[in-house]
Amino acid sequence: MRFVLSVGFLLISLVVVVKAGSASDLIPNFYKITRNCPQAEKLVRQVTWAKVRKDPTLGAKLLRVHYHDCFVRGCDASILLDTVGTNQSEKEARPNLTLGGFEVIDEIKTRVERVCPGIVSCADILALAARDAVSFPFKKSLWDVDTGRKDGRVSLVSDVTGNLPSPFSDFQTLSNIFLSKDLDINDLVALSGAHTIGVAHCSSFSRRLNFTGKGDSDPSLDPDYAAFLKRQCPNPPNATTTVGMDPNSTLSFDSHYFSAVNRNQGLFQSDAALLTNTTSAKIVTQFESPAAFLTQFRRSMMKMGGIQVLVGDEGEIRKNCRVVNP
Ligand code: HEM
Ligand SMILES: *[C@@H]1O[C@H](CO)[C@@H](O)[C@H](O)[C@H]1NC(C)=O
Ligand SMILES: *[C@@H]1O[C@H](CO)[C@@H](O)[C@H](O)[C@H]1NC(C)=O
Ligand SMILES: *[C@@H]1O[C@H](CO)[C@@H](O)[C@H](O)[C@H]1NC(C)=O
Ligand SMILES: *[C@@H]1O[C@H](CO)[C@@H](O)[C@H](O)[C@H]1NC(C)=O
Ligand SMILES: *[C@@H]1O[C@H](CO)[C@@H](O)[C@H](O)[C@H]1NC(C)=O
Ligand SMILES: CC(=O)N[C@H]1CO[C@H](CO)[C@@H](O)[C@@H]1O
Repeated sequence: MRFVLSVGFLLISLVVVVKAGSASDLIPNFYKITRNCPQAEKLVRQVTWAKVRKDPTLGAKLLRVHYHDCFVRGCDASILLDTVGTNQSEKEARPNLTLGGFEVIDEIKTRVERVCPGIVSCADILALAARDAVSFPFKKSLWDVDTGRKDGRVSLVSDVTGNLPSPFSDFQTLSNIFLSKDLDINDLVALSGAHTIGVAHCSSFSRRLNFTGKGDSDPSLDPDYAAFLKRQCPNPPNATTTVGMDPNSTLSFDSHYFSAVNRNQGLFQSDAALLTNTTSAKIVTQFESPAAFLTQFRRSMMKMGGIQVLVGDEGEIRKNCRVVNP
């Protein structure tokens, strides 16, 4: 009996330890319903919109930071933590990570702390701000963000490798990493559509322009587009030059990315890779329709925003998004 009980207890403890949160652990309007802070989400949107009005590139920046947060140790704001001592944090994983927009998160946090001190997590602020920044031009939310995330206390640069695909990843690698986050092919293709906004540094794709070291370009890249990219990028690549990922519409969140990919004008090998699997290639074509893309993107963002979230007694509400509480 005692044995059975302790085995039972052991199993329960294991479940508690192993269980990672998911989207279903979050709820709409968490701060209004459970924390008596009904202003929180509106305030995040107000500050974010004021910022994006002045800097329209912020939507792409914050969306990418949110994605990197969720894929590495879950959506727990670990990406926001600065390095302490010799412990390099996630954001040190450069040059690949070229992330921006951290000051905006700091400012939102400061404003929210004034109204509801110690209540609203940095992880929720990041998820909301990414949504609001991308949605600003539409004057309505492109996807829902459920809330209730807590902030983690660990951020390790060594966690990044293996959890974030590289721009050189092939389809199998992309698919495996996404599946490890419970994201399927529909999610992979839809979320890749985020590359309809924003820019990339030449180093993220320049190897496609001199593919075998003989000055030839990647055969899976449209030759005219390759010639265009060669004109944009100095040789050897200059660390500061950037190119719009969806040329002519880097600021508009639309479905052009999918038409570009279908014309062999996806910028990265990882974009082109979506055509190498028959199922995913079909989805790319479906998503040329804005309605089909936006409907799936909304679903996939809600799934992504729930990856391994900390909820309830787990984690903490950071005072300052860049450092764990003392
Ligand atoms: C499928 C695997 C993915 C790969 C391999 C990938 C890779 C990259 C790379 C290399 C860059 C350019 C970095 C630079 O050179 O500065 C980039 C930019 C970007 N990525 Fe992805 N990404 C992926 C998925 C995603 C997802 C899921 C999202 C969001 C839902 C996302 C959002 C963005 C955005 C918005 C930018 C532009 C950032 C800016 O303009 O500052 N990416 N991505
Ligand atoms: C470094 O990371 C380890 C493991 O997460 C943690 O236990 C330790 O406190 C960290 N040290 C510093 C200086 O942050
Ligand atoms: C291509 O790469 C090779 C090997 O790194 C280099 O010698 C050559 O100059 C490059 N050619 C062009 C056109 O960039
Ligand atoms: C990179 O290019 C920019 C302008 O295109 C220039 O201002 C900068 O000096 C260049 N940097 C290097 C290291 O060549
Ligand atoms: C971008 O615009 C230029 C000139 O306006 C046009 O030639 C080019 O085809 C466009 N590219 C895309 C991908 O639509
Ligand atoms: C496409 O990718 C999925 C998921 O990785 C895989 O199950 C399927 O076999 C692939 N299809 C082909 C034709 O490669
Ligand atoms: C695109 C790019 O610069 N990738 C690099 C990212 O960082 C890792 C580790 O530092 C390198 O191995 C990649 O080449």
